[in-house]
Amino acid sequence: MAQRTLSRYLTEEQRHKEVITGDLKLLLEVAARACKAISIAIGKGALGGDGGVLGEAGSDNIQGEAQKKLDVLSNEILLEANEWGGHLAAMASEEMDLPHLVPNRFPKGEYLLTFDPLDGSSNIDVNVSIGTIFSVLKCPEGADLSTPEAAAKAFLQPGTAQVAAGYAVYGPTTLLVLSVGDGVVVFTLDREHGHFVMTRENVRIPEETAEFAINMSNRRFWEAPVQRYVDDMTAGRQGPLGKDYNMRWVASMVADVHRIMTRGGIFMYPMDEKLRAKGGKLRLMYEANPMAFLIEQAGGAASTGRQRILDLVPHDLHQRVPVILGSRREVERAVGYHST
Ligand code: AHM
Ligand code: MG
Repeated sequence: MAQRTLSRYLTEEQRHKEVITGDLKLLLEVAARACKAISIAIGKGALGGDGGVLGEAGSDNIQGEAQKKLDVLSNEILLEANEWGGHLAAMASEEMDLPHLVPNRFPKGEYLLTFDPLDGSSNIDVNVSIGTIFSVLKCPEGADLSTPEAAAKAFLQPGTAQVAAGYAVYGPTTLLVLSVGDGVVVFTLDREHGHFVMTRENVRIPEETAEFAINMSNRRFWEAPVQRYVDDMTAGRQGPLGKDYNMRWVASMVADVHRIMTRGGIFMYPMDEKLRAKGGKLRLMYEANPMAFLIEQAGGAASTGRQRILDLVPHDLHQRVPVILGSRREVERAVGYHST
């Protein structure tokens, strides 16, 4: 049987199912092409370009974090790939203070794109999986796009408004995991032919799990409900939860979420005392919302501990939130600890 490429899948979603528009199909193809270009750049490592693509860029982003060369390069690849196609009104990135408007020499479209160009930056130099996360919203009718400051307001929509979201994992293989609101599909990059081929469809996350992911070194800073929950998990079979749990922490959200997409689990980056002033660690628009959309589309759940992530109404483009997501029953259990 002929391979189902990303283009073919998107054409079917557009032509037969009418789930997506022609412009959204184009947007997603361009985003996937940008991920392919990022994958190629990463693959060159220390041999790429002038002095390699690893190491520090020598600049800070809006979040006050030191940028890696690959953060900057990936951001540029995504901007350049997406600005000329006519399908976008503006783009917002974890690495930029303000949205990037489509230059006047190009036509403007009806969609907004947000991205974390290179997620898991701390893993770049140690050759551990990293990724790209993106989300697509519709630009509200009549939105003021005259300045980047004004355009920022157009992005402040709850995660339920997303029309598509996806991530690429740059691991031993490069995968693209996508949802257009019609379930979750996984594509593998065929490096020889240069295109993405569908390798899993209708992804379903097991409802139950015995595997958790959290940065345990922050235990003393967590809120009491999270401390109690993790203590109960680590108490194992003899503890109140009555089973032995396993722990994994890659420190690349894409890789941790992808493991959950594959075999279930629960991922947590909860609020902690040193993050309280910032609102949390992970960014709502670039990380939490797209991942929550994908996780829910695969039958899982995503919460701050007190509220469904997709229901949050953003007040700031770079807003951060606590994140608890993964296997539905386990997320419900974690949420339960917050109300007792
Ligand atoms: P980044 O977008 O700057 O890479 O930061 C987000 C990453 C997530 O991928 C990951 O879950 C988390 O930060 C790891 O944090 P920590 O270093 O505290 O373990
Ligand atoms: Mg990130």
